[in-house]
Amino acid sequence: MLTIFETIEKIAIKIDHAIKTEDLGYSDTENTSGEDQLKLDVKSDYIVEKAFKDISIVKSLVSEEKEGVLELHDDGKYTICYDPLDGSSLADVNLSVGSIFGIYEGELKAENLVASAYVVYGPRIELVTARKGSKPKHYRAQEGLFNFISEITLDEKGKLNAPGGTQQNWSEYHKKFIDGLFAEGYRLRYSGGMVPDLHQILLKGGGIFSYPGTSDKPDGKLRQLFEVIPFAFMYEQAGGQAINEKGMRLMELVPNHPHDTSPCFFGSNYEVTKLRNAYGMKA
Ligand code: FDP
Repeated sequence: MLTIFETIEKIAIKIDHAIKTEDLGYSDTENTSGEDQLKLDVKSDYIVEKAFKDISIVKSLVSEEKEGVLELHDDGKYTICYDPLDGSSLADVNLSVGSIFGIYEGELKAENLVASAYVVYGPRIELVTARKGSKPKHYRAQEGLFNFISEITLDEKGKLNAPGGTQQNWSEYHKKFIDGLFAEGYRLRYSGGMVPDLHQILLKGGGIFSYPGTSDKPDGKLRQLFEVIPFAFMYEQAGGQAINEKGMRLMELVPNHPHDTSPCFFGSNYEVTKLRNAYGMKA
């Protein structure tokens, strides 16, 4: 696992360099979800693939940017599902973006995720890794090396509210839940980049990030294998919760297809309990 995390560190430095130096325009391709790909998406995907190609414990790769599974080593142990550049549409306005990695052993379902990691490309490059049985670990890069800063623990209750999805298409009860948080004094923190938005809540002690099912996207937008499950693991390891619209732990998801999405809510305990009440979910 250490080899995988060290490879992610090298990838992070290279993708950061690409963000700072490469053309920010569109390529002439679409990804599997039908979204136009930026040249940076394609480049970042290439960087990740190249870095893991020679790591023998990696059995296969599944990229948010590609259809299907890329088989690497028959004797490998882990499948890495990754989004090489999440929130890439924010690069042209110079907001933070990120990379997300879910490391699975066996069939691709949440309970088989053994570790996850994400990188935030902001004013600094930061890395957070999580493994079973310990708190997520937060690192910051300095002169190409990642220095450990601290473990991450969520408070029982936070102050931040990051509400995703087109508001016009929210259900009445979701709108009531979000308005209820603001009425309680919660502050809006939503950049439109899942990685920096979830990172902020983790580091500032707590709150809630929601991307619900909406009338136009009943299954939400965020992808289970590359985005939802790796962050669900992070939030649970940090002492928080991560559930879907029915109150099921996101760590129980079983995707039918690598690019399946799910409504998702990540937060500290107080806000998730409030969500359960608002949605009429079982405790
Ligand atoms: P993006 O489309 O820019 O890649 O992964 C999808 C994502 O960004 C997340 O990073 C982000 O949280 C979400 O979409 C934002 O979606 P909305 O614009 O619908 O809020």
